[in-house]
Amino acid sequence: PLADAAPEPSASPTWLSPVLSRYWDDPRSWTLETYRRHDGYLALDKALRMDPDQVIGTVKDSGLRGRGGAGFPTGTKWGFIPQERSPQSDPNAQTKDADGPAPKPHFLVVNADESEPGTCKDMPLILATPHALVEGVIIAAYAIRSSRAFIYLRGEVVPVLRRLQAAVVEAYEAGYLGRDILGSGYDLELVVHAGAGAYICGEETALLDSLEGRRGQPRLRPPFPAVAGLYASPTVVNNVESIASVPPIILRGAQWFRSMGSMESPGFTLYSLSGHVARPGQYEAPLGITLRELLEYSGGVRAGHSLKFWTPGGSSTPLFTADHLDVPLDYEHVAAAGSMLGTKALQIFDETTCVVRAVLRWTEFYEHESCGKCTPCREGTYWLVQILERLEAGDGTEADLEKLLDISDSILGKSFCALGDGATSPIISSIKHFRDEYLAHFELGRCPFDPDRSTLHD
Ligand code: L3W
Ligand code: SF4
Repeated sequence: PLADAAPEPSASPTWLSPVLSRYWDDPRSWTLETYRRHDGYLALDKALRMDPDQVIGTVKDSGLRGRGGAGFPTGTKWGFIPQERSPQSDPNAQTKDADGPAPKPHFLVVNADESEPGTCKDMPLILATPHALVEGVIIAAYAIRSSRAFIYLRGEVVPVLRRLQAAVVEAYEAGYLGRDILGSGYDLELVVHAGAGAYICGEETALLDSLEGRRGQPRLRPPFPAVAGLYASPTVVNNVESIASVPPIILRGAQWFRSMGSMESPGFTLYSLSGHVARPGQYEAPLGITLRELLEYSGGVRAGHSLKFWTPGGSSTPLFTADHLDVPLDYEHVAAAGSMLGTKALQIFDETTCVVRAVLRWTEFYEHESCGKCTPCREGTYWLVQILERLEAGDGTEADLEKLLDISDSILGKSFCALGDGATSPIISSIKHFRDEYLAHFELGRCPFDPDRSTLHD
């Protein structure tokens, strides 16, 4: 935190109606006992009395869109799964019977590999209320007729891993997981898998390869996981926040969810606010809130400073400036304004930040995390870093700017997965909004924000 002393707002704004985060401050919010005190597992009880298709229908009607970055409608994705019951047997056993091949098992996989720069919502959610995720997993798996689910969690976050594992044990002991859940006849096994810490494993098909024990690299799509995912079987891959949003939707109904947000982007969501802001953290608000409103509530840009640029959805989404403070933060408006809502990671930078240096740091991240499978991203991110390093140090030329754009053009839309595209977003958008600042670096022969430093690594 940059300014712990920032005063709390005197009154709560009218838009404040936390659902996912409503009892994050409770002592021992992560226990089953606390979760039950807040209506925990009532949605599961209700869902198990519904037909699986009814559950899918409710999620479709709610308009819930995937919270992992792309905003794909969750209920539609579930509806892609073939609707016959999944065999309960070993997932690898592809036995044949007299009528031909046995139907393949269905799998639910939760993408908890949160690692988009600036994104910090899934880990806090699991840490505070792991049972919200576990209950969502059971309902989602029931809906898609799956008897085996996986949570693929970023392995470095050991406290989150331990807390989730403890919640899964509690859920088994309470009869919410395992055989004959709540006497419904429905069985579900849930496995928590710790990934080894690669950004690319947040890409759904690389995640599946990693889960199968292979090196995590993206697969060609189509086929999408809904058709051929884990062990080549129909698989739903959903983000943590998407799955945790399901129990309140089942409990309170699709129309209640639709009463928040907009027609195309309904509901509430978690925004991660970080950087030069008085009170960074997770802010739950209806989709369509603006950064201006969120800043008013979170104490604003740190005292004495002003907003220079920000990311609406992590570093893979084009930068916004102070001109975009009133853009409603939903999928449609952010796209219309030239960026993407992505993971809703709002990274705030004030006027003391060198945009070239910030872009260089992000690009170094993409170079490091490039999985190397395709040439445009593997080679392109390397060259982008080389050029940005000399530009930042004041050793570049105007031709370097054109070269950055040219290399970005060779990556954008020509890479195998979205990581390559994402790497170009900060570069292209920063040159669009801050060309003069790039020019100032080589006109001065140094970074204008740091007169004492002539090269980046001094
Ligand atoms: C069946 C079809 N399924 C699409 C499914 C697809 C996936 C979902 C969205 O990228 C973005 C990326 C990052 N039949 C289907 C279908 N699906 N058509 O819908 O698919 P897609 O391709 O639109 O997006 P994606 O590949 O999931 C996600 C951006 O998010 N991002 C990065 C986030 C990083 C993390 C992390 O670190 N864990 O979340 C941030 O902005 O750049 O554009 O399930 O299978 N016809
Ligand atoms: Fe790997 Fe980058 Fe190509 Fe994606 S775009 S497959 S991360 S090399």
